[in-house]
Amino acid sequence: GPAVYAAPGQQGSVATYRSRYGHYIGGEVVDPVKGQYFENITPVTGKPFCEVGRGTSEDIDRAVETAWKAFESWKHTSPTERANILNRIADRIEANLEQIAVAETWENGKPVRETLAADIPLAADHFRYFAGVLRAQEGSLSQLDGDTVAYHFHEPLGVVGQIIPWNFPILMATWKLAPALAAGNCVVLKPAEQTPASILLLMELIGDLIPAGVVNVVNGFGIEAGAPLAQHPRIRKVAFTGETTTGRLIMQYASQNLIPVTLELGGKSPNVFFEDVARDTGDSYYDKALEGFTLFALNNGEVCTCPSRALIQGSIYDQLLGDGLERVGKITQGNPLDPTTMIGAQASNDQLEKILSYIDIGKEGGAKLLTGGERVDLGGELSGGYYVAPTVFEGTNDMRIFQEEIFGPVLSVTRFTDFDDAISIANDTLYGLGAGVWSRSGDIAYRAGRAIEAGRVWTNTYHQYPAHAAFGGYKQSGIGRENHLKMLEHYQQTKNLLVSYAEGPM
Ligand code: TXE
Repeated sequence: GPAVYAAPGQQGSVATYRSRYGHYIGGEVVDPVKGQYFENITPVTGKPFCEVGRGTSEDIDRAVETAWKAFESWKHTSPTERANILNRIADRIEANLEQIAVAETWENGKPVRETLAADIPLAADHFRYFAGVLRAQEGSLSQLDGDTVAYHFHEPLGVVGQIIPWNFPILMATWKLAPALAAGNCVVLKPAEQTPASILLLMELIGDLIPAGVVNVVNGFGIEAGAPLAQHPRIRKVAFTGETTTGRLIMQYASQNLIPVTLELGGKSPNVFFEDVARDTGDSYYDKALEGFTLFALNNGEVCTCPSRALIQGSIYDQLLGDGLERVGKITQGNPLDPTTMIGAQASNDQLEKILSYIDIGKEGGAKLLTGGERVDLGGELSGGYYVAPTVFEGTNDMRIFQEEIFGPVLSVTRFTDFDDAISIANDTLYGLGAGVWSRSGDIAYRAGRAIEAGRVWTNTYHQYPAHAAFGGYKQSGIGRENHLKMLEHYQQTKNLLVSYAEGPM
């Protein structure tokens, strides 16, 4: 790739956005029923770059109706046909990797280094994974007596609603779409209002591979477009990723129609470093652990599993923190379209302000600021962008910056005495999404991994998201799992046929 990718809209850019996007319904781009649009801003410069349809309940109605029509034939497709489609989508995404990665970076502000190496390749792989497991999934048969059997079939739910956030626009869309389509459902998807256009760009690239109406995208705001979708009497399931408070609302909406929900919500994930991490053996393990320490800044910290709390055992506290801070100092911040940039812009002005206000809350709450702690002005065109320096605080777990999700490159560090102390601090949170455990001892790592109340505990690694590992939250981090074969069942009904082959009377 080039030294710095040209911005979409500039000469030589590999990605081009249209100046205006509507919704994607029935296989085509359509205007919003009420004809209203809103401005879409790039966090790279803080300037608008296109406008996007501002959907309302009328658009949702139209999309849901279109999806049901498409379901009439989609429900009869064979697993092989659907798997082939998913594989073709993966191929198409890969063939357009640079374009989608640059588009995603421009809309979200995350480094192109990450979208090229992670977000978009993972999205392609996700479609492939569900193409594969779909064909391996089997129903079951139980024999009740000599001539009576119970068959269990997997059936699609019908039309499902999906509402996603702005932190991984393409990957979150993929996590929702791939299993839903594999299971034979039709979809109405509502992207986040901060990042609506990259998904429409994706639909333009892959739309011809999917029968019209099977995937529909309605843009707009949470209350105006998201709520009517989640409340729609004709959807059969709602899947949501976002804030915990919004998740509560989604569950209330779903209760009106008694439909299942899966919720992927907030987190305050602990990253726990036991004292044997720093044993001086001259191997590369310590280096790997230090890298794990810096991963709070990955994706600008806008990850629900952000390792936003580092828990370090007292005996190695000074050493690990000192070396860790030195590493943090080497995180290069800059233009997200520069492939050497490691931390880019926060996704929106609201998010920037939220992060800055938590930095104040940290200081006022008595935490000690060790590095960062301010907005960064990168000069020139980038002056208006939403850049925050990687920030590390030292404090105690009762402080607000240890308890509340900041969703930015802000790390809160504290110390623990022994194993039990580590577990009790790790679990002293409302959330339970992710965690990291670092130890050379298999015994400590295993016991800590089992004792931490979180759906995913990375052990001697962090921030890996393979399609075949179940992902989801304990406690207030959510309900249900994503990824993995298990996910198919979240999008399926069980049909039981109880059949008697006996000849005589019943
Ligand atoms: O989230 P929302 P926001 C956290 C993170 C962030 C905070 C706020 O801490 O700072 O949430 O972000 C749609 N009915 N996470 O405001 O509101 C909305 O349009 C139906 C964690 O962006 O949850 C968008 O499409 N839909 C997180 C989606 O919900 C509604 C990822 C998410 O927006 C709605 C994002 C309503 N009433 C933010 N209100 C994670 N866990 O990954 C909003 N929406």
